[in-house]
Amino acid sequence: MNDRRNFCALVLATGLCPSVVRAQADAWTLATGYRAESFHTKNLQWLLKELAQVPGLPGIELKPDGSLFKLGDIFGAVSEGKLAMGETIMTSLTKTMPVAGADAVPFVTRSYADAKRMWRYQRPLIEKRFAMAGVRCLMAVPWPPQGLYTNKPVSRASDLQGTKMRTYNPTTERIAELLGATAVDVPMVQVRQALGEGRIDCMITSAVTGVENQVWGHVKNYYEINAWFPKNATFVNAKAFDALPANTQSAVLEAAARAEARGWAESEKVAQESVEELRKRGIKIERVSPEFLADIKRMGERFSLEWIKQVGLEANEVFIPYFTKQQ
Ligand code: PCA
Repeated sequence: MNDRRNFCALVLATGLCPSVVRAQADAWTLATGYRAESFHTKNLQWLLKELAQVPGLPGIELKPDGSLFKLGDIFGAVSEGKLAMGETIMTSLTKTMPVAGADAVPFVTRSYADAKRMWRYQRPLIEKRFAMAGVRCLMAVPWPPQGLYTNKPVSRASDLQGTKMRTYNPTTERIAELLGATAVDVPMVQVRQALGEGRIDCMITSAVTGVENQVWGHVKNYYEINAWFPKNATFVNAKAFDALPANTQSAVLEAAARAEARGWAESEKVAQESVEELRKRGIKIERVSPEFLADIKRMGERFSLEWIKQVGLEANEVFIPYFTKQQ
């Protein structure tokens, strides 16, 4: 507060006009836990470019790489008003918002079209939960499908018993447990290092995450199991958003809708390019054996039942329309 008063006093003393005072004092920050060069962050940059054209909106600075808040703390910071805008993976929110984990229940969404339908039914519940936390949801963009990386060929799920499996959320932890592997929590930006140090020897994540972490040399096989499509959500503090003029609010929502559509298309493009890159780098791209597929599908069913039991009503509100409607 004092800093701000000093800043205003300084600006008034230097004779800048009041609108400049306001715009500078109220500049917003958008924090993400992912790298600046990641496709998600590039899409956020695209959104910010669009938002820079919106009258009535403060300037917004992007802080990637968990440099301001760690990935898992970003939502809380926006909710408490310490930060105006943020992006995080929705599965980092499952402790307080179990329905945020719907997109990481394994083998429910198998394609981008499925993931889009899932978001249609999950979105209203997420918006409601976010609103209860004082946060306005702007968009969600999926990671490419999650595949299995190993350092030796696997033909049955039992081959993963006793391995050190990298995990990044409660879903991946439970999967490691069901497979009899040891779960080792490693943030996305430290995957390469963890592989180099031998702390992990397998993981389930996207092809693009393997490329970003240059996993070649450490892992030999990539199995395209399309296990799930986790999403990153982008959001704004609700008080800050509600204080904007009505036409600014609608322009922000429209820009977010365009960025969301762009993000989904980018994700799909990056998914294919990344698999090709892994192949070029000498990683064997494989499909799992029918036996292995049966094993992991069974595990997926067990996981889904557990998830529905744990989440209750909201799980049905997502899964029932998802499984029964065509659209
Ligand atoms: N990459 C992120 C989340 C999902 C993905 O594909 C990670 O591995 O942490």
